[in-house]
Amino acid sequence: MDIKEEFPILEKRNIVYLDNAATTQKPPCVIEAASRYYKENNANPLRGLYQLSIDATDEYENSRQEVAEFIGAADKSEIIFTRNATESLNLVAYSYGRSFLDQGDEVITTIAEHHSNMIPWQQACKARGAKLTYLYCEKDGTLTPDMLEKIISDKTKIVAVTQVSNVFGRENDIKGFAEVAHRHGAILVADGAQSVPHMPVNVQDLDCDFLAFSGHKMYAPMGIGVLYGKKDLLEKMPPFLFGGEMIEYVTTEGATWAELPHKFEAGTVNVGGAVGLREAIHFINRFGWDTIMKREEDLTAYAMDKMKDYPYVHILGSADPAKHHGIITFTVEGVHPHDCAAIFDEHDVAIRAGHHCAQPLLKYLGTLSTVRASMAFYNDRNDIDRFFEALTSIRKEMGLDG
Ligand code: C6P
Repeated sequence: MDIKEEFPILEKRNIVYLDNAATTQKPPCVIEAASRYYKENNANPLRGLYQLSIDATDEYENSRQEVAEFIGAADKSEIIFTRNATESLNLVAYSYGRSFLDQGDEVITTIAEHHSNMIPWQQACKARGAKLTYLYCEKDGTLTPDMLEKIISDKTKIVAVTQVSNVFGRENDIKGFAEVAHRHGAILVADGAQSVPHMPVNVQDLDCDFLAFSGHKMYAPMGIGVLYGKKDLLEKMPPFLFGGEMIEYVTTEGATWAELPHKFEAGTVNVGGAVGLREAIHFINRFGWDTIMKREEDLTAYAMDKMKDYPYVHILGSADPAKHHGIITFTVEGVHPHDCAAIFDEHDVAIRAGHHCAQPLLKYLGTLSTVRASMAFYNDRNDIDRFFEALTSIRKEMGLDG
């Protein structure tokens, strides 16, 4: 079957969509699952004692169970629904960071992080008088547990690393980083925003303490995200937000907290989003990781091979397509990335241009802005060919040779 048929928006808008690292398109099965929930089962969950509310609660909790199975969590109470990966990472930095960091402690993150796995740590360290240390990658994006081993100390309490970089597309060895962190008494926070949509991730195998990701980058609606956390850590953490069903008992003086996971889900929750995420998991499972990964790998290799014909195009990161996971970030000599984006758009090709919310990384690499094409398994070689038709015209349209 043609996978593109699952994404009618692509034909309707006649677009080559290569901005999947920003957000993926949504197949009708996901949109319909969320819509069906609102048509048939909508009520405020976890509160009502009437059947409709109980049904809404079932939809929500059943989605949580499927998310737990999808990432190999030991128990569904380790799955906290949030709005997105950013909120998940903030939850850990606020709740764990501000409770368990002391003056003189250290947090290590990497220079290759998205701002969402950097700024929350900057703020937590400032609030607690802790030190934030950056692990610098090699210029091609390489980051290894050995590199962490060289800078970690017994003062390090938290190590925060992305599993796949949204600029290089490179996968980091989270299991290896977790092993080093644990040996030094630190916890490992993994940013799974760019990994969970593209490869099987098993939190027990990785032995990460926290994993954050967003539904909207894996075919689910916007506004639903996930924080996985080990139960013993989540249990000792204070709530991040207050109010709603996150309480056990409230007096005028104070309150006690609900059991996990509700302690971390203040206010009315996003059941439609959770149901959409559950359907997105079904969608991924229907095709299977072998198919998804093979298609994305083939497309990346096809595109990177073609790029060799463009001497004025410079790819960030490794020359090996297997290390890109569908993400190709590049510059075009003599042309500003925003001009590139405008020309791609004239050709109905959607790519991203800018700093990709990784300004310190781009500064370290000696640039301010780049162009990024990012693939999902519904892309095909025809999309890549259309991308290259546009790329071929860029320098000509800007009045440059070639
Ligand atoms: N990166 C990109 O175009 P949110 O926005 O909360 O869903 O995801 C944040 C986030 C965290 N970590 C990584 C590695 C990410 O790539 C992102 C989102 C998008 O690269 C939007 S800036």
